[in-house]
Amino acid sequence: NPCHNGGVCYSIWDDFTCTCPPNTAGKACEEVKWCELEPCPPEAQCQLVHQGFECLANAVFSGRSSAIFYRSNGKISRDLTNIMFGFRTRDTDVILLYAEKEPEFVTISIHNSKLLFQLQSGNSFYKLTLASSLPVNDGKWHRVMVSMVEPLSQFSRWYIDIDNKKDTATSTTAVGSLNFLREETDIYVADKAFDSLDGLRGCMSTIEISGIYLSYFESTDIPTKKPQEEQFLKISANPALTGCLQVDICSSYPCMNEGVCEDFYTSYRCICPEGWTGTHCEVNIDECSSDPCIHGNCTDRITSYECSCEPGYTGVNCEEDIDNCRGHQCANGATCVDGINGYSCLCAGNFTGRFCRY
Ligand SMILES: [Ca+2]
Ligand SMILES: [Ca+2]
Repeated sequence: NPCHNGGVCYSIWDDFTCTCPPNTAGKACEEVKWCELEPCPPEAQCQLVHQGFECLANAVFSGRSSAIFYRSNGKISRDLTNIMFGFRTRDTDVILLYAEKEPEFVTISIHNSKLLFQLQSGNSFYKLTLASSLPVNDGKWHRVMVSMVEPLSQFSRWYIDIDNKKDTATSTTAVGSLNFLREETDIYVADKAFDSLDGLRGCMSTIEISGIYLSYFESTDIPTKKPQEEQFLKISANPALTGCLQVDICSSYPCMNEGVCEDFYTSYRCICPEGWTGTHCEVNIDECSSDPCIHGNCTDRITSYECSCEPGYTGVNCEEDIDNCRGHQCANGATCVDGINGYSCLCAGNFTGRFCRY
C-alpha cells in the first residue's frame, strides 16, 4: 500500500491515487497536518516542524527556582548551527542559556546589559565571543539569532543578529558548531550558572536550535505523541510557567490620568496619582462621599471637593453661620439677633417696628 497514514489506495491505469484521511495531504497522504489535530495545550501555539509538530509558548521566569534543563533524545542527526529565541527582562547580568561538554560550551547571557554569546566548540581552544552593542534589558521583547556564517563548514565565523538586523556582529575567528548538544549534554535555560548571578526574571520564548525546539511542555502535557525523531527533551521536573505577555504592555500606556504602569511580565499594575483609583486609574475618587458640606451641596473635584452653601452659610464646608448682624439696621439701642440668612431686632424700651424705629 503506497498510501501512508491510513489512506486508501485505488489503482488508476498505470498509477495510483490515495483517498487520504482528514488532516493528511500529499499524493500518498504522507504529509500530516499535525496542527489541525489541535495537539497543544490551549495556552500554546502549534508549529509544524520537519516530520512533526511542536507546542510553542512564552515562559516566565522568576529566579533560580524556575530554571529548566533539556537534553537531546540521542536521535538528533542534523548539524546544529544556529540558535533563535526571544526574551524580555530588566536584568543587567543573567544567564539565558548554558550548556557544557568539556571542553566545549555555549553561553548566551546578559552581561552589563548587553547580550553576550560565548562558544568554544569543535577542536578549537579558541573561545569565541560576540556581544550586542545596544543594551537589551529594557523590559521589551528582543529577538536573537546566533548562527554560523557558513553552516556547512566544520569551522566557521559566527554572527549575532538582534531584532532583525537592528544590532549585528560577526566574529573574526572561526570555531565549530553546536553539535556537542546532540550528545548527553544538559542545556540549562534561565539558570543561575555562576554563583554571583541571580536567575532570570523575565520571559523567554521557546528556544529553537537549528529547527528543533526546546519545548516548555512535557510529553504528558501533550496527548498526541510528537512524531518527529529529533527532539530535545525537558528533563527538569518543575513545570515551566507559561503566560508571559506577548508585548510590552506598558508601552501601550494602559494607565489613565498619568498613572504609572508597572510591568510584571505576566501582568501589569497602574500606580495611580492622588485622587484617582481603579485598575487603570480611570475612577475619580469621590471626595464628596463623606458628605463634607454641612449646609450645602458638594461637587467632586480631583483630590478635592467644592461646597456651594445654602443662603446664610459660609466656610469651606458651609459650617459657618454668616453673622447677618454686621451692618444691621436695628435702631434706638435695639439688640441685633442673628438668624439664618437674616436677623431680627430686639427693641429696647418702648420702641417697635422691624428695626425698632417707632
Ligand atoms: Ca474626586
Ligand atoms: Ca446668620
